[in-house]
Amino acid sequence: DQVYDPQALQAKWLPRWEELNTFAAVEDPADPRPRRYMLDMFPYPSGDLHMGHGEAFAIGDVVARYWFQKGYNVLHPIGWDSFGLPAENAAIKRNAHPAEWTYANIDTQARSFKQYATSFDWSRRLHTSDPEYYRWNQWLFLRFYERGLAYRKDGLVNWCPKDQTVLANEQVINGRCERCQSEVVRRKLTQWYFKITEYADRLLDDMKQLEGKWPERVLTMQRNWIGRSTGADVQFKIEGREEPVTVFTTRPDTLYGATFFVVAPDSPLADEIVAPDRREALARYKAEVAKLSDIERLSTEKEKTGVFLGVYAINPVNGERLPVWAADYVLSDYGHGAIMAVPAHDQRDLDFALKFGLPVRVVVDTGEPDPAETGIATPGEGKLINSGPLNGLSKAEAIQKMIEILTENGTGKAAVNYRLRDWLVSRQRYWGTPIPIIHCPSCGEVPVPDDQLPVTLPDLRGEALAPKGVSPLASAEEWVNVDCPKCGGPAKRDTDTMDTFVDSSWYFLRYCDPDYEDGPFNVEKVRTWCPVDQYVGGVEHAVLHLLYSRFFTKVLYDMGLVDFTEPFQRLLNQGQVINQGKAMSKSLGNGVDLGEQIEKYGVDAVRLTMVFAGPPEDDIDWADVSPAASQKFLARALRVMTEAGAASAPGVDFSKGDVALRKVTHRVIDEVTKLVEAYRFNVAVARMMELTTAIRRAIDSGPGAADPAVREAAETLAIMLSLVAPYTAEEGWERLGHKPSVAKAGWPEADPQLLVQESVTCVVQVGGKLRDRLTVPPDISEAELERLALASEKVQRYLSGAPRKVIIRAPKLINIVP
Ligand code: ANZ
Ligand code: ZN
Repeated sequence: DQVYDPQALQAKWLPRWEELNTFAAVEDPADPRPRRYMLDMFPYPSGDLHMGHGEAFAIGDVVARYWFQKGYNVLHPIGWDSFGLPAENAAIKRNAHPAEWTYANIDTQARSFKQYATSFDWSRRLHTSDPEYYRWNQWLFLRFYERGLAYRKDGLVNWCPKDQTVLANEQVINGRCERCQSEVVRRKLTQWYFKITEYADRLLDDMKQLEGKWPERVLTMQRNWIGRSTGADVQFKIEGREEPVTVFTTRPDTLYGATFFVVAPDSPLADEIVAPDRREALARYKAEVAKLSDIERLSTEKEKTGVFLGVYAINPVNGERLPVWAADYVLSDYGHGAIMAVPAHDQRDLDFALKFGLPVRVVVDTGEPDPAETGIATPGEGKLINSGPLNGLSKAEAIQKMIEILTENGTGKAAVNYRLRDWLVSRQRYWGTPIPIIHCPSCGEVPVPDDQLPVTLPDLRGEALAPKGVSPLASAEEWVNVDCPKCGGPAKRDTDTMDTFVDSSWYFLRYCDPDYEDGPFNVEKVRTWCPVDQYVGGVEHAVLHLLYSRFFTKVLYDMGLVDFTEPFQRLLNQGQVINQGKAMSKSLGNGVDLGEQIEKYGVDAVRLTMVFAGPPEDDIDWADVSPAASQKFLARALRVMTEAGAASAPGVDFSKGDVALRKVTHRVIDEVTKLVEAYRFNVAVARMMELTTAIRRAIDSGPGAADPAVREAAETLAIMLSLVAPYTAEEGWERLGHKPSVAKAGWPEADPQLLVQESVTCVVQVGGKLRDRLTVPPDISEAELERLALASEKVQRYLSGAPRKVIIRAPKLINIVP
């Protein structure tokens, strides 16, 4: 049995593992083992598994399988995020129902996951498109509604012209639809929102719990997305208007430097205050601005545009008259949609002032040249000038002082502002959760009573699903027309469906008891498993899914349903699998198919390649890795396990084994344990390779295959290898005379006595002459050895300046050429 045949190993072990059901989480409260919850972001069933899944799930499985080996009671579930547009688009194309495509793909992926040997507890499988699941989206929506956290309003929304539906701000990337890359336009529509802004401060503050446990860049992205700014609200009178207009500023210290006033052209205020003779100019300008995305509008690169509105605002601190303009760089939905412009200290205001000949007045002396001359605004620190009572103060002092003055005069106050907007959750598409609201002409919005949930989707297929700008559900008349639950009169169901990010905001709770019927999740069981200890998934969800599920968790905490405020204790973002330096894509023709790779090299070699390629957060360029080499290594590993198994039986006394090999084995155990815990999986694999080489050498030119140390090393190898190459490890374990499964053999422990590091003497020469001796560990790095040698006093006596050359033969010799 000398050939390594991965397909044969798969065919042999897959059915046997199914019988063993090795990875079921145990609910028994008497089970003394500590619990751990390992979660992979659940897949979208867009087809079969792809290379990205191959990587993410190989990495997640290392963590899960390590915990199983360590003896934890592990929850490692799988399910599908199975609502969404691609299913609907496919259904239109094939004149079918989205469910057909969806569930067929789920079956395919489930089969592939099993072949891929992921350590899931299959009994907890869930699909968000099942009525048994989405019923609870509706239930949660109604609880949010009761708490004032779900509400309807009209406003300007992001509209994807291709998908014919609205998008949340989080789904617009650089002005384009996250899914289809079409340019997003703004439309005025009545839509449902979740009031995530009410949780802005807590979403920020609770990030303290995640510091050092989530990737810093995700925390930074969330912080920026929430975008908390502190400053002041300041009230300006507009001539001829009763009510003052409020502006938000982060720089109340610069109030004396305001030289004009700007309102968003698309705000109702602009229409209201514009002078009659400027009305037409504003209308023309608005039409132009409507074509731009927010990103374009805010860009400092963009040529400034605007129109004078023919009215004046009054500066509350000095009574100055400031001309009021409309300009696109002021957004209608940020702050109050109007600003005081301080061109000396704000670049966009300066660009605008220079273009339209408006005055520039410096009020903070930063020591830099005059912005009016250089065209460069000076936002930095300095002393206040030209500012009455603020003169001589620092920026920070002046901000404080101005807030006091405004508060005293009743013309302003300290204020906080957020970039975060409420989460737009309604969509005008079919394949999602129907919003459980009924619109009654006499009662208004009426929630569907809990006992009438779920509101299931009407049976629509093919053409009926084509995007029309209104939800396809609107055409299902029998479904739409219902009796009002309150007055019994004729009423209509809400025809929008929920953003599928609602589904994924709480699925991790449902896994604790996926068939639970008395609520969205079993509160008791959630208490025993949650929060998730380790979450693994792509960074593309940094401000979408990960922000939404944090928000949901906080709401559920406030409802008393969970006892924690952060859902995911630790987060690992794996990199992408790319090919030839580029993301895989159809147009580039550089796609690599996971199934084909598995066909060619076997599951284990593909998994090992994914894990060995580099640190898990780095991208893997498939052109740079070698699954063939991985396969060769696995063949070598299986061979040493086979030979060790043939030469001795389980149960031998390892302490009688060859000490040199035992030392290698225990050093590898010690290192791999630390490396896996530090998520340095690729280095851990390198250590397994080292151990394999050491066993080979012991068999061939050392104490021989029958030595107890060889068995110890080979058993250790099988257990460690089970994290990355489950089939090979299982086969090796069997050939070593053990019963399956190696997955729960138990993680080996390093014997401290075998870890005692010897030291070696390193000879230090200068110009070929012996000058010093150093005592160093045998595995010292070249860099460390060089550092120690150059630091030696005896060496320094013979050196004047930097050496010309250093020749290092670690750990025994170093020769410094002066
Ligand atoms: C006067 C001022 C002087 C400002 C100065 C800045 C520097 P962040 O940090 O992003 O919150 N602003 C306020 N509302 C705006 C809107 N709707 N559209 C565009 N810009 C708006 O930025 C707050 C600053 O952005 C505010 O402070 C305001 O300009 C501007 F030397 O007020 B500032
Ligand atoms: Zn009614």
